[in-house]
Amino acid sequence: NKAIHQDILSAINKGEQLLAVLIDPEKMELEKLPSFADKINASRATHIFIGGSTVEAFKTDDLVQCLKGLTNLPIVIFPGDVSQLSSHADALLFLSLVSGRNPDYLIGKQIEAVSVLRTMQLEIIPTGYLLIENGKETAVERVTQTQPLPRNNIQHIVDTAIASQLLGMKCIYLEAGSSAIEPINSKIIQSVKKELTIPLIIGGGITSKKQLDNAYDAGADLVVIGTAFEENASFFEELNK
Ligand code: 1GP
Repeated sequence: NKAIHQDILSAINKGEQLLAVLIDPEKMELEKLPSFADKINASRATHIFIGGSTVEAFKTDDLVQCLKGLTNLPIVIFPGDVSQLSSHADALLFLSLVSGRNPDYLIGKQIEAVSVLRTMQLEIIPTGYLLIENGKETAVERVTQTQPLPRNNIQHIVDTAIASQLLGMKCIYLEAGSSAIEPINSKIIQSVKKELTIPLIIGGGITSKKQLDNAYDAGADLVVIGTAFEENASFFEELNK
């Protein structure tokens, strides 16, 4: 069994920049997975995240099982719903959508998940999940019926992140939303990072090497990219330059 969270902490201590490729089981055809996994393995990616806002039941588990034989990278479930749990993954980001005020996504789904998690040996990583406004409605907003945090109220974003840390979260994930118009900006990342002592994950709308570097420079410990890899496989090579 891998110790994913501990490895993330050690990597951060060594100053490593972590990169997760996000695969949405709803969009990835299993036939295409071997060649996609080859690209991931040859890239600078350090983690594979699996998840989506709306995924048909069992698709996640099928995908994770397939992927297991194709890569040695840690496979981490980043679930949109209870149906996306898989015993074949290495770890689970156990999310609470702390930017929103929908009790289902703060604690309800998590309670529902327990009966399933009991049967699994997954490493569970409690994660404070903050959706930040980016100019267009995101799938997370639609599915969870919550408002994102306004991007101009940086103090409120910082306070939300710190409150999550004080509640015992082991990671903070700042989310702009899949294919966001703009990624989380440097000012927000810097301000949160300055006060946070747990790992900071950044994702949503990153489509260039420059945006990736900006996120690391501002203080992101782990960056998540999904759409850019889905839409343009040569993005893997671009990042290796
Ligand atoms: C979405 O943060 C992730 O949950 C990644 O977003 O698909 O825009 O890379 P992209």
